[in-house]
Amino acid sequence: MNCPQDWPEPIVRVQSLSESGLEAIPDRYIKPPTDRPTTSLKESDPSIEDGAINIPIIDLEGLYGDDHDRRNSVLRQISEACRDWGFFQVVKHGVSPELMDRSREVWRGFFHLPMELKQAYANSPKTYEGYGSRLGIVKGAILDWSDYYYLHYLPLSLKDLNKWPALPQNSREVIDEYGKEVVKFCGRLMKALSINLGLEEDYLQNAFGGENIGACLRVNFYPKCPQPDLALGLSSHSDPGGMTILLPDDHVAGLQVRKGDRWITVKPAPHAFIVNIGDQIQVLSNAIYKSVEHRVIVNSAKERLSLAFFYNPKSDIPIEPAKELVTSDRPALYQPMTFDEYRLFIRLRGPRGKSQVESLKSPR
Ligand SMILES: O=C(O)CCC(=O)C(=O)O
Repeated sequence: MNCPQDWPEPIVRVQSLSESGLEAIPDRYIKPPTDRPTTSLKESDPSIEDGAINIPIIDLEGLYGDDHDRRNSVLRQISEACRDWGFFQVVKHGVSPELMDRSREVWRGFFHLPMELKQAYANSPKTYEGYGSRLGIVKGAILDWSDYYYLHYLPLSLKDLNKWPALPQNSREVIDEYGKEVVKFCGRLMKALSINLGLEEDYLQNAFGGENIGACLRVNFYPKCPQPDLALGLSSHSDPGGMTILLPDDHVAGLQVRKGDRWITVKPAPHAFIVNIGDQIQVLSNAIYKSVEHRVIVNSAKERLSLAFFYNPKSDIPIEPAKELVTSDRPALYQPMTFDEYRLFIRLRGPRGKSQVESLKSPR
């Protein structure tokens, strides 16, 4: 199955719609009532104070030092967060706060360039690289209220600086430095996750293909929305890849994580990354770790920007549950599948909850 060369309908930039000053959003962006956002926990459970719940925040400083007890305590916090939430924030992660700020500024600058300059990078569903405004190619689909930019860092054979924005000035250098730092950080986290699963510390990295992993960035831009109660910035989905490192907007909340039947709005800590487990680690861990559904709400007062960095397995090796995590009590829950085969689903149909990883379950 191959992705088609072109979009099924003319692309409309959400930012242009938003800036046109319309008061009602087009029908294409109106979600069915069951998918519309509840903006606070209070709406789903009045006994809980809005803001009372957040995903765990973990200080990673102790992970890198010599103090054994401190390191074990950090590992334990990561383990609990992976099992209970599939999502956590990390601070003192080793990536420079100044580089995080610069990266956000570069991307804000890009989205505020004149439209004709951005259009030079318009993407197609063949590779998704470049400036885009929809995920999935189903004709007539209800769309999300966001634009984005998608690019590859790894493998090096896919890294093509000509497909990265040349403006604002120095953007390519900043984007490159950011990718290198986040890849290093992911390597450290993969070790922590392997140890916590009782595996050799290089297990997950090797299962991902060693040095030949995939790494890509989607920068999401959520323009102001005149009817935020009817739309979503990004529909509910779990991430198809290995692990995601999200740099959220420093001023505007919007990410909601599913906890049972509630949506928890994440309150980002200063210079924190938000880490979440993707479907491939759910498969490798035989569902000890779960990739958790999340979505993005929008608002009428402020635009929002986020950088989602996807750390993925090499695309052509089969991913299956680690043998060490398969027992007679807990047989392999998933059949092997390459990431190339797997991600076609989201590329064709767009974000759809957890339906893809569920469909991979072994018949029993
Ligand atoms: O913008 C966000 O906070 C989340 C983005 C996200 O979930 C994604 O890009 O897959």
